[in-house]
Amino acid sequence: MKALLIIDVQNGFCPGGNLPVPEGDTIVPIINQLIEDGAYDLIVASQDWHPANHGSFASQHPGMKPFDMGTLSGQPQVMWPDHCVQGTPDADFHPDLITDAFDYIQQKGENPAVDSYSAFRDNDQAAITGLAGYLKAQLVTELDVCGLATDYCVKFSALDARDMLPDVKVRFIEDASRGIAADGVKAAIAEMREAGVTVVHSTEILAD
Ligand code: VGL
Ligand code: ZN
Repeated sequence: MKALLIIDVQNGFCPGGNLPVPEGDTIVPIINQLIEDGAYDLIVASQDWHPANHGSFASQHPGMKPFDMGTLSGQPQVMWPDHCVQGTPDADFHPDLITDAFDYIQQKGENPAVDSYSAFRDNDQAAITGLAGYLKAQLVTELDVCGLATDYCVKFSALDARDMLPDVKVRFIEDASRGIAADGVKAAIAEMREAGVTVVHSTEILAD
């Protein structure tokens, strides 16, 4: 079984959103092509889904500004602008994304005391989301990961896929992803490669 995992392609991470990723919206037509191409047996999406008082928000820490480095439950934590608050338009998937094709949606980041970059488990690795169990139950053998943001949620999801699903072949679709910072993207791609993730371009998949 071949699965596509689309990470956090939500209004909040696109231009006009609360935590915009540069060119975040430009990946939507590419992801739609991948969905419509029929190369995948299973389409899975993650959705950053924070309560309004989430501890990763600078607004919850007096004196902190967005993008400052702070702590959350004793761990280093980037202080983000309020984003992807449950039930708000900022948390909705991009309106052009073909969400009808989704077989499964994994929400994450609901615990106010810990952030969850990975779609598989919280940053402290104490709680798992259930996504690994779902993919195992579906007998997934190949997992292609794309979305937003390459240097945070995409990277940590791909690394956790390698770690938690060691028999699954994991690929990162570079042009169907965008990151917050250019140097962070470069480091993230190196880290993913190091962990055994193959880097591919959507055209390689669409040509098959
Ligand atoms: C993300 C920062 C905070 C992401 C989510 O989807 O990459 N980044 N929350
Ligand atoms: Zn978040």
